[in-house]
Amino acid sequence: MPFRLLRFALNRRYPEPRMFAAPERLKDEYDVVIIGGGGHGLAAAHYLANEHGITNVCVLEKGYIGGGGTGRNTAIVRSNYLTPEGVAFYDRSVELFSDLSRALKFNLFYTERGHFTLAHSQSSLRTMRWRAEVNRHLGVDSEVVDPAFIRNACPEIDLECGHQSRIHGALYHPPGAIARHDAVAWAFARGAGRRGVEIHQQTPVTGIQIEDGRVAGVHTTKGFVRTRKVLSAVAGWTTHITKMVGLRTPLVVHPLQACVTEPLKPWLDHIIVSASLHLYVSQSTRGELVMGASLDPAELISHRSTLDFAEGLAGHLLDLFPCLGEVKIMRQWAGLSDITPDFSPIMGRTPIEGFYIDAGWGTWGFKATPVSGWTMAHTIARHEDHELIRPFSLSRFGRYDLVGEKGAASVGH
Ligand code: PYC
Repeated sequence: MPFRLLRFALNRRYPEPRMFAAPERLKDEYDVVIIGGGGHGLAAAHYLANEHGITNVCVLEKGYIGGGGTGRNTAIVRSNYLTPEGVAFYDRSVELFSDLSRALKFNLFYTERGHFTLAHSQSSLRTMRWRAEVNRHLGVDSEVVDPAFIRNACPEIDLECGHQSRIHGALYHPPGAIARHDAVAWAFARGAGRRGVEIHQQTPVTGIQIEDGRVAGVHTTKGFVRTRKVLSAVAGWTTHITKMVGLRTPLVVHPLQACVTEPLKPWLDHIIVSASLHLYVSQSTRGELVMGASLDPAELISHRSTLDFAEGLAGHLLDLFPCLGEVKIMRQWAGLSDITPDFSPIMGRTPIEGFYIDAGWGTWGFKATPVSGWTMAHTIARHEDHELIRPFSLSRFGRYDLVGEKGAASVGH
């Protein structure tokens, strides 16, 4: 290595900038232990420290931060949901997201693109009208638009979809946005770390100690730590953690695959979603088309990619955008979707004193990142479910008080 480079490597005056401190050892005790160093866990740590002054917090991550669902989604942010509970919750997330680069002093490449959910039949247009009504009633910008509007916004779309499935209209949601997903995890990690929160990567949790019905500590591969409050924010791995405390949830886990094309010159401004064609696509700030399709059909905890997925997606993409015939798929991957019977999350306190849950994200975990951290931090600090998440309590399944959100899915199930 040339000396002019080596002198920087060896010189302590030029330390490599670190996003957050990485202490070698765990302390004996923390006020709060957060299991899961994805966006949700890190956001909860950030808001605990920055809004509630609770800084004796540690985040335990079995791999690397943002390596689970946070780094495996298609980075879409929107609030055009179907239920009033869902709309209010995701609207707060959009509000937090739109100011997050400034608040965290980190460029998250958050860009409003406008989000089209295409309707390929009169009956799906009826659902779009229903969503638009609920959205507007709650102050969320959404409207049903006709094919001419879609053509004007995105002339490359074949409105006949290769004569397979004609487009009748769409739900248009101007605030729909994309962001750089890994940056969201790093920014929350840095925000939490600056207040003294410890982030321990490569530290799997092996057990949770319960004494007299309440949390007493956490066992990890690096030893035992005492704590009275534990947040599980591990998405697809939730059932693994809830088993440790003897809690039953109605979650099922399916892989959700995604892929990106080679980078192209910017041409697609909007986010285009078609649940009937099993397709959602946007163009990232790097020029890649970021795309996904349906959930894998079988329950499975696996990150494998399949040719079936790539073939199916490519066929539907070409029905919608015949101009992309020559474009190559560059990378493909999978994440885990933890899905509830009503397609709404499970959040808040649980019957085990001191054990809090943030799960059931299905196919919308990324867009909830700031609001989940913000509401869970409130819930943990005050030991009282934040009002935005009260409808999402685990106990709703016992009461059969469900929040049916399937109609707002972008992803075929
Ligand atoms: O809900 O917008 C969405 C979405 C897109 C991909 C996965 N979920």
